[in-house]
Amino acid sequence: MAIREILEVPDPRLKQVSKPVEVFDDALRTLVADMFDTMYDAPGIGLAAIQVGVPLRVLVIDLQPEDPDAEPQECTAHGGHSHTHRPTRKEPRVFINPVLTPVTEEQSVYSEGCLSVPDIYADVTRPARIHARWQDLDGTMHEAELDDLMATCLQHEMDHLEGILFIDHLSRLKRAMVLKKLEKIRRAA
Ligand code: GNR
Ligand code: NI
Repeated sequence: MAIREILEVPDPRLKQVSKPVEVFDDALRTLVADMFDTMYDAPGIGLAAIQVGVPLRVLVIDLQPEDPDAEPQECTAHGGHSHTHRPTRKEPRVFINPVLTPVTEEQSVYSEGCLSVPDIYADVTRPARIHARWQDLDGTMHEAELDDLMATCLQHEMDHLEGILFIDHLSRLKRAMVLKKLEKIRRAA
């Protein structure tokens, strides 16, 4: 369990192209566990390894962010001793070496944010449905067709593996405005 530091623009490491994972070992498990800790702590709905400075093609996603106002849940499992759990998240998912292909001309627009571009939100247009292939922590191959927020988030994360940020999809003028605003926020902090 460890929360790692999230890199922010203009850190040049965010522009690196990440390398495929070739060895599915305990170091990879630790990286993924730390990425979940870091993502939930932030909090965010996705995280790419390069955002914690590791240039490997590894993504974690959980679209079910924890509701901070939810009541702790009484748990009677584990043989009777009573304790409480925080509400469970629906779907922690790991995507290793993902390959995405749009399966429709249809586009969707979503107001995106990024943990590496704090406090900035902007509309980004992306294919609405994608076919995805990826490996899990054991190296087993999976594939699925994904849509809605999962398609948006996976494409946002996939961009990180190519060194691309969501603000790179904006017009040059808008991107300049965003970077200026970020600078201003930083100066004020
Ligand atoms: O937490 C995040 N929210 C989000 C919202 C819309 C589209 C994409 C995202 S991903 C982002 C976390 C992040 O920076 N992942 O790289
Ligand atoms: Ni991001």
